[in-house]
Amino acid sequence: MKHPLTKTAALMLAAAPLVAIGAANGAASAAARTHVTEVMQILTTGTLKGSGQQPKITNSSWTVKKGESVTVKIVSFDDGTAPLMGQYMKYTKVMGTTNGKETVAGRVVTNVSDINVAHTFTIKALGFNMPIPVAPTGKSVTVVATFVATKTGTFVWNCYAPCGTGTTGMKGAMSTMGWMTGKVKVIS
Ligand SMILES: [Cu+2]
Repeated sequence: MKHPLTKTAALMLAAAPLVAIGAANGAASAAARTHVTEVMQILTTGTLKGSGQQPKITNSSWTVKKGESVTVKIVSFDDGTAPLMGQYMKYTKVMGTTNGKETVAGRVVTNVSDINVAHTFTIKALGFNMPIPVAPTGKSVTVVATFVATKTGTFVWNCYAPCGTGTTGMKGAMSTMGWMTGKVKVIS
């Protein structure tokens, strides 16, 4: 009569390592989420103001986790400038990145000169700002920055360079979700 019990005990012992492996795998996949990269492209070329062309960004909305390191990589094909003006001049500066910097075509910078700005990727509520300079005609410029989202919620990002339509350049794509604005959701 002891045999079945012994067998059961042996099976339980055998099962224990499997549970441990399962837990380890869970921990490993959670660890893999400590750093993600979001890649976006700004599509359109040419001087936009008054041309009727509208700049559009790909992957405009995404979800990340609070506390994880998020690398934002923006490849812009836009060779038209939209200099920042007035209250938006502050967005020539890189803000809220983990090292206070971004890279532009591999070069480390802390700002982009006003006349060279084509767009910004700004999550105002998170204090995060990436100025995007004009791309060489017929080519693209890659801008990369890393930040850590410190609070949960759904935050709208905007471009503050007047790259849209209307007399202020703030209409059209600038105020259209999925074009020059989108949403960043931070979950716990
Ligand atoms: Cu823009």
